[in-house]
Amino acid sequence: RDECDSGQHNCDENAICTNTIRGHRCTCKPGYVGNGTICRAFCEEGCRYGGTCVAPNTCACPSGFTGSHCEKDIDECAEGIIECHNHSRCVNLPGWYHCECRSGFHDNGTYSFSGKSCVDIDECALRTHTCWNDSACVNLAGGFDCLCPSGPSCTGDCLHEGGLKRNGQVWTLKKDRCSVCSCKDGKIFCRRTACDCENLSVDFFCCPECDTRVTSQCLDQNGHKLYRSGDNWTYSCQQCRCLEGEVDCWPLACPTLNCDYTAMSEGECCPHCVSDPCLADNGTYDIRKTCLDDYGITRLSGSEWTMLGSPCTTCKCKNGNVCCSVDLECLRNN
Ligand SMILES: [Ca+2]
Ligand SMILES: [Ca+2]
Repeated sequence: RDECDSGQHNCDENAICTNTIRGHRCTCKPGYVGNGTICRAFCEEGCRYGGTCVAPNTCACPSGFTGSHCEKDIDECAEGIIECHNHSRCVNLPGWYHCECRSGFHDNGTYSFSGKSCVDIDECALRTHTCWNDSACVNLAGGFDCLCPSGPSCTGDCLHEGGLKRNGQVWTLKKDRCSVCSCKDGKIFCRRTACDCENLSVDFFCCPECDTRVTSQCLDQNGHKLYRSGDNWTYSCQQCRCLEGEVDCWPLACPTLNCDYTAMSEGECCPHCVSDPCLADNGTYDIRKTCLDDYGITRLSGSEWTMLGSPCTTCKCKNGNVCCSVDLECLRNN
């Protein structure tokens, strides 16, 4: 009897069937691991960020990631894959991106993904404008304007930070020493102080790019890379910045997800949506969604069992889906 030829074998499609005197033997093909009955593709470097090893050394990456082992974040903003509404700007995140309202705009409460829900802030109606009281506030898309009506009462002076600024006056912001403002005909103009790196008295705090002192450089957390003052990088799910020799880090903001199943892989900073419930690591089990195992027994959602005829395969019922995995350690010892 040759089970291999007659097709009466239980070898995985990625296994080689060898006929023996007593029966037959299943051996996984090169690039696959398992007991022969079940063979899984093996990816030497693994697949990061929830990617799946679909063929030897070939990963299927979740959306937002790319690279041979899904190690690279796709910069959706830089690659022009997406376009945010012009009232918003694109912010790249690991595995994700979002459209953030530009200054002068705020969300109308519907939080559209494209930034379409970013609407103009009416500074005049909200009285957050800085027009001096003899000039008239005019709301504009993304800002406002102060119009000085003609007449002797219109001085062209500006009201700012609770004080009066004369027409033509220039001052540094109290809250931000790196910005200068000026008042002209009732309108306030603020901008970042221009950096002249040739000027010996330049303020390194405001102009870190001018700071070439060795003591202002920072080593990254691994001690491998040197950053200049003002440089930014991400490390272990944190956004880090070098400023005058000191590293300052704060947590990355994760986007909110609207999906049933999410997963967060090792080394990943934020969970991402997955369509396959077997890949999900979040989870509420709905006990009404039961599974039928290969013994013919109905299993409740959340319960686990060993697959029939395969002692190293554990299956779990996840909301009506049977999710099985092979324990490689168990296979090696058996
Ligand atoms: Ca991204
Ligand atoms: Ca406005």
